[in-house]
Amino acid sequence: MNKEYFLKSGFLKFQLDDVHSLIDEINADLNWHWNNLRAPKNVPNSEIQQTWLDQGNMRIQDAWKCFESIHSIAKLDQITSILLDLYGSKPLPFQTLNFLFGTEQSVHSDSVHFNSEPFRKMCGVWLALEDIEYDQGPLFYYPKSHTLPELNNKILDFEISTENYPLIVNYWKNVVNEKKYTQEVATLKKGEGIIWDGNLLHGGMNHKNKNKTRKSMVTHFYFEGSNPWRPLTSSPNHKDYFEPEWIN
Ligand SMILES: O=C(O)CCC(=O)C(=O)O
Repeated sequence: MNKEYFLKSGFLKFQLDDVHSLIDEINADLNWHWNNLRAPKNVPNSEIQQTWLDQGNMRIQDAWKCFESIHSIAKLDQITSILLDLYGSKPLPFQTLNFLFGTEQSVHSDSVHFNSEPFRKMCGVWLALEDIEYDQGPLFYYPKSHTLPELNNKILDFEISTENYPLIVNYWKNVVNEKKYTQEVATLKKGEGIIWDGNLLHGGMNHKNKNKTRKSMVTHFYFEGSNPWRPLTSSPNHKDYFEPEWIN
């Protein structure tokens, strides 16, 4: 039932059981870092991550390396078993992102950052670490947009590259209008989450009330048997396959 819905819609909401104390632990672990705007020393590229915080980009990447609480969410049996059911192969977590505020990210699909062979064997799992209402910059997404074709230079009429990323975002915005996709907004309670197919178009709403935080986290997954590659750093002569740092 869940699987049928996920295949058709490209996303699935879920609610974790007995997770509030683990979430409280995560929030307590990150509290000092958010309050002092300091990236944890042991995260990868901590100096670069520090510049993100200095510039007001309130995210910490791969904090699973520093905090067992975050590692536990990435490996949580409840999430693993939902993903196993949806994809039929073992989920392999490879990156966590923790947010203090809404990211306000433009519409995008993850598959242009983290693609897979075969296509669409990657997903994001987003979890609310507190109750998130409309004015807190919730996640938005476009149901059914995951069935859009895999992007390539022919479809776009220009080369997929980091430099051309703004043009790719324009392409997505036009597609949303042309296809008349209906936007949905994920106002979720603490412990609720959403899984999105790697090709589903999504982003972050404006965070209107900055007096409130939007504590949340994403874990990205590939699936056993798929080959990860990155379109943005590939070229017609070179496909950028890579080995993610798996969360074991
Ligand atoms: O949490 C958000 O606002 C957006 C997150 C997102 O788009 C992503 O991780 O790909």
